[in-house]
Amino acid sequence: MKLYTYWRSTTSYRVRSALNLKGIDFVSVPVNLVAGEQQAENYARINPGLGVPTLVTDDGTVLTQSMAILDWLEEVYPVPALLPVDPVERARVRAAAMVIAADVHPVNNLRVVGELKKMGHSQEDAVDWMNLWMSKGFTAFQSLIRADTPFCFGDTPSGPVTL
Ligand SMILES: N[C@@H](CCC(=O)N[C@@H](CS)C(=O)NCC(=O)O)C(=O)O
Repeated sequence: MKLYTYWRSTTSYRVRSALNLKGIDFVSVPVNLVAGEQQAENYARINPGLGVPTLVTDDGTVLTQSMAILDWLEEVYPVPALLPVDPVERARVRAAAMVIAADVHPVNNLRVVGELKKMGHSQEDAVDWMNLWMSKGFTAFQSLIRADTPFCFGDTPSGPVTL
């Protein structure tokens, strides 16, 4: 498998973590976001969202959107599981993940911060903006996870799994 990725990208990081936890071999293809490589025509053809990650499987199937890629990995490579078995526990894990994926990351994405600067906001304003949403998001996240276990929901990444 080939993972189009950027070292500082949190959306790529979550897919890299899942691939590594599941022991799946993959080759990293770096996309330099700061240099704007995600906007290149040949990259846009595989990921019209102009972001990383993109996963290309061994048969050439192209998968985009980190949360969709995580779902696919969990379905196709179920062991070790990253989601608990119990539906309520699964919903809780997904809720915590969505705080980061839906509430924090999109408003702090490179292209969003870039637009703020084009509107005349300073680097300091941009940092305040990012800190605001991270602080709100992580406050919510912290109250959704367990405080007494090495991983967010238990002793393993998938919480109390009964596989
Ligand atoms: N919702 C997408 C977001 C992908 C995304 O935008 N990733 C960021 C890196 S963390 C990116 O490539 N940003 C480039 C930009 O904003 O130009 C996902 O989860 O895969």
